[in-house]
Amino acid sequence: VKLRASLVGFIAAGSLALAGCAAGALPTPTVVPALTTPGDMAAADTVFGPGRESGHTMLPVESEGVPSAQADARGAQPLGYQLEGNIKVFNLTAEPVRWTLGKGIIATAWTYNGTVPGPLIRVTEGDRVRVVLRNSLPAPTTVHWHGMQVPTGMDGVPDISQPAIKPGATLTYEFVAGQAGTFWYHSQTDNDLQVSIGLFAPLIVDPKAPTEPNPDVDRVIVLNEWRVVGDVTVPAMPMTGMDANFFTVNGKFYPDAESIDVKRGQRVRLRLLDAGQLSHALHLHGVPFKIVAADGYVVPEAAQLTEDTVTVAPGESDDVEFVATEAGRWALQCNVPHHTTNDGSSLGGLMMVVNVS
Ligand SMILES: [Cu+2]
Repeated sequence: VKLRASLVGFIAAGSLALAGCAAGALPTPTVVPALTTPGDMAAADTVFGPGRESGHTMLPVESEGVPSAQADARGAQPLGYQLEGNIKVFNLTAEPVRWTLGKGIIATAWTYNGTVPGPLIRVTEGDRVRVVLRNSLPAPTTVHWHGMQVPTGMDGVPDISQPAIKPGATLTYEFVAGQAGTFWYHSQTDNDLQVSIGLFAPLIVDPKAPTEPNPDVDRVIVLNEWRVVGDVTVPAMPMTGMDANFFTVNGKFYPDAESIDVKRGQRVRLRLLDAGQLSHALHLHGVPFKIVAADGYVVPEAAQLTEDTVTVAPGESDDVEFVATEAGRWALQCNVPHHTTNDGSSLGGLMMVVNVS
């Protein structure tokens, strides 16, 4: 507690110092209060939930009474909506499930609507979007719309932009999808626990007036990692002894990870998204690709690099495109060798097959 209080105080002091340097040159920044008093720390309990403070991620995720995910459940599948006037209304429930990462390995995950990743929210630029989130987790939560420019009260940071949503409570988020691109949404409460065990999902905004034809194949690929030992899930934390031992593509490790079927000559877009705590060097076999968008923003054609490996860092998205000129079964894999293992055994992890027929 002391460590965290002094860290937050240090960050706040740094912000103030920065504000001091810039006095006169910039508008007065909003100063975020530091959590330094016992009262503030008690308030932090309401953010993180009882018993989950500094060091909480060392604790196993409670699996007692957690239901299994549906047998055919797949992550990142399109979520339906209702139209209320001109508003697209999506419903999400944050809930724990037992999620199969691959053969014989089941994690206790916290999910949106029972899948890892959560469902894909896909809308068109200019749409008004309403998302009703019900919190069926045993802890408070919030949602951050990563990369989307939303009003501050919709931004999902507990005690900065909104109060956390208590267990059993419901909160409605609403914003206009003002930018096209590949984005994502995730918990912004106790991230080291909640995001690490599944509270993340893709968010795609299609352009209102596309300047080029849609690709023939358009897939979103969300990366993250896990620590599961026997029946126990612990949030994976690099360098703590709680290191990840499973690495997943859309919630599954190879060979259980999904594959991509393509016809020769088709143009393929892969929207790569890193929801975990590690960087991944994604390498496509067979043909190179171009990076056509970064963090949702289109890369002008003259600046599009042709590469065969792209490093996606935590929180980043990269849209890559290629034409499948070569028939065959090709690997798309992380080039960090350890990330293509399952609990230390290769060949597994962040690897999937691109079938070009
Ligand atoms: Cu990797």
